[in-house]
Amino acid sequence: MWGICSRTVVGMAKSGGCVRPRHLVRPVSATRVAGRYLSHQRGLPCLPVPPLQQTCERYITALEPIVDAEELMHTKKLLQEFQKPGGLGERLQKGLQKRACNTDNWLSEWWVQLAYLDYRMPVVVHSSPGLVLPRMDFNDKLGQIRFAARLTAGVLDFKTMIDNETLPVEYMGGKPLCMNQYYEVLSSCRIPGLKRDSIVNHAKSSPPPKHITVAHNFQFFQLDVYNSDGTPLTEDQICDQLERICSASQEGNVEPVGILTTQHRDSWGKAYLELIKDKTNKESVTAIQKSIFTLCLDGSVPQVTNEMYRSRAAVQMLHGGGSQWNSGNRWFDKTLQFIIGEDGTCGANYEHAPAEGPPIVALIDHVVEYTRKPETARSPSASLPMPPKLHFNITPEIQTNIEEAKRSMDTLAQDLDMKVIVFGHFGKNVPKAHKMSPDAFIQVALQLAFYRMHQRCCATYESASLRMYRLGRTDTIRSASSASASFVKAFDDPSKQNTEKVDLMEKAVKAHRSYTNMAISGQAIDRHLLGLKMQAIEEKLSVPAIFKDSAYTKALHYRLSTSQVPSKTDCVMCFGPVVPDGYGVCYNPMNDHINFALSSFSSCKETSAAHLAQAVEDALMDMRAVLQETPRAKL
Ligand code: COA
Ligand code: HC5
Repeated sequence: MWGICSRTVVGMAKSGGCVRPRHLVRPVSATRVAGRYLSHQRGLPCLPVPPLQQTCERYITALEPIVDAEELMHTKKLLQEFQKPGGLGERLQKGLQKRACNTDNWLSEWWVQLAYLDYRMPVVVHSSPGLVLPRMDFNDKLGQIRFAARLTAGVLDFKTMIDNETLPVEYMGGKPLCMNQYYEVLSSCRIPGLKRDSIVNHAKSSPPPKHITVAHNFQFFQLDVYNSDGTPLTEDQICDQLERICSASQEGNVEPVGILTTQHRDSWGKAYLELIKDKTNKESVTAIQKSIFTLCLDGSVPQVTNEMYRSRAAVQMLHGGGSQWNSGNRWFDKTLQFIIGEDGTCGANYEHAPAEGPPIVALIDHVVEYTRKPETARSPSASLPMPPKLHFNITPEIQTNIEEAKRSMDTLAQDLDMKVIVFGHFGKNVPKAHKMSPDAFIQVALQLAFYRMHQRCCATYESASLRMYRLGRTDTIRSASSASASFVKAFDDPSKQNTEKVDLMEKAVKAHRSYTNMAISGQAIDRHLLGLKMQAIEEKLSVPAIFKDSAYTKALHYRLSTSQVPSKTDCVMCFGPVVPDGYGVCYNPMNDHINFALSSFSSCKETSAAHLAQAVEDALMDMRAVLQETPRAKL
C-alpha cells in the first residue's frame, strides 16, 4: 500500500540539510514506484524552518502599518520574553526543527488540517474557488452535451499524462517545483466529519476508478469513461452516453441531495451520517466520492448583458446561484467539478484541501487547448450500457436537512457580491517597461484602492507558492508594508511632488517583490508562527502570549485576501472574502490586460465589490499616469 518496494527502503535521503530515513519519503502508489515522479520528488529540498529571531523581527515590521504604536510596543515586549535564551520560543523552535527532520514537510499536514479540514464554514464561497472559462460557442442542450463530451475527453487526455508520469515538471525562477498536487486532484473527495473532515484519494486504490459522476437536473449518474480494454471512451461515445443521461433525467422535480454539501461542515457532518445510514444512499455517495471528477450539466440561468456576463458566470462557478438555480446540481465535496451551462458558460469549482489553484489551472489550460482542436469525424462504435443512476432514498430527516441547506445556501448566495472586470488598459507590459514586478505593481495598486476607499491600510494576504519544497503548499505575502503605507498616504497628497510619489511607488513595489522572494524561499513569517503555535499545542504547553495578543488577531484579520493565478487561457478565477468585512480578490495578469474577480459580502455596509473594482481600475491608471508624467533617474 505504501508503494515503495523493499529494495528502496534502505539508506538515507539527504535533503534540505537534514538526514532522514528514506521510508519517510511520501507514500506513492505502486504504479509510480519506478517512475520519474518519485525521483523528481526525492530531489526536491525540504521546507526550511526559518531562524526564530528573523521571524520575530519580521513580524514586528509587518505589524507596523496595521496596528497602533501602543499595541506594537506591547507585542515587542511579548516577543522579547518569547525569544529570551532558554525560553519558550527556543524550545518550540527546537521542536519544530526536530519535526522538520522527521517528516517530509513539517508544515503540510498541519496546514491541510487547520486551513481546510478543521475549518467548519461551508466550503462553498468560504473555501472552494471558482474558475470561469471564456464563453464557448454553443447555445443549446445539444451544444452543451457535445462540449461536455469534448471537455471530458480532454480531462482524460490529461489524466493519461498523470497516470504515465509524463507531466512536464514545472519551474519557478529556474527551480523545479513539487508535482505532488497533480496526483491529488482526480478521483478524490472531501468527507464531512462531526468535528473535522477528511480527504479520500481513490487514484491510489487498485483498481483505480474508471467513472465520472454526471449531475443533471439535481440527479447523479455514474458514467464509465473507459472501455474494458482500458482505452478511454471516444468523444462520440461520451456524447451518446451524456445524451442518454439527459433524456433519463428530464424530470426536474427531484430532491436536490447535492445541496447538503453546501452546509456548514458540522451540520453536513451530522446530515451525512443520517444520509448514509441507508445502503442505497451510501453506495451512491461512495460512487460520487470515487469518481474521477464530477461533470455538472447545468439548467438554464438568468440571461444578463455582456458586461455582466462574467460576474454572473463567476457566481455560477462559485456557488451555483442558489437552490432555485444550480446549487443543488453539485457535489461540493468533490475535488474537481466541471460546470457547463446551456448558454456557452463553462468553468469549474474545486474543493481546495488537496491542491492549490495552479495545478487545476494547468489541467484546465490543457483541456481548453484540447477542445479547440478540430472535430474528428463521428465514427460508429459499439453500443454501451446505460450509465446507472445513483439513487437516493429521502427520509423525512434527510428532507428536513435538505430544506435547511437550501435556506442557508440561499442566504449565502444573496450575501455574496461578485464583480468580474477585465482591466483592458494594460497588463504585465506596463510595469515591466518601467522595470517593476507586475505582481508587486498590482498589489500596490490594491493597497492604494483600499486606502482610498477606507482611509486606512489593512492586513493583506497574498498567496505565495512553497512548491519549491517537497509537498509545499503556500505561505503569506503580507502586501501591506511600511513602504506601501508611505506610498498610499502620499499619493493623493497635493503637497507632494510627482518625483516623490514615483520614488515611494518604487520603494513599495520593491518591498513587495522582496517579501515575495522571502516567502517563496520559505523565509516568511506566517507559517513559521503557525508552526510554533502548533508545536506548543503538540507538546501540550500553554499557547504562548504572542498568539493571544490583539495585534496577532489584527494581523490575521485579512480584509484583503488576494491571489494571483495566471493561466494560458483568458480565464478568471474567483473566491469569497475570508472575513465578514473583507474582500476576495483573484487576478490573472495577461500581457496587455488583467482579469480581476472581486468579492465582498452585501451584509457588510462598508464594503462593495463594485466600488473596489472601480477603485482598482483608478489606482492602476493613476499609477501609470504618474510614471509616464515623471522622468526617472536611470536605473
Ligand atoms: N522588471 C521587469 N520585469 C520583471 C520585473 C522587473 N523588475 N520583475 C518581474 N518581472 C517579470 C518576471 O520576469 C516575469 O516575467 P514572465 O512574464 O516572462 O514570466 C513577470 O514579470 C512576472 O513576475 P512578477 O509579476 O514579479 O510575479 P511572479 O510571476 O514572480 O509571481 C507570485 C509572483 C507571488 C504570484 C508567485 O511567486 C507565486 O507564488 N505564485 C503562486 C501563487 C499561488 O499559488 N496562487 C494560488 C493559490 S491557490
Ligand atoms: C482557481 C484558483 C483559485 C485560487 C485560490 C487561492 O488563492 O487560495 C488561497 C490558498 C492559499 O493557501 O493561499 C487562499 N485564499 C483564497 C484565501 C487566498
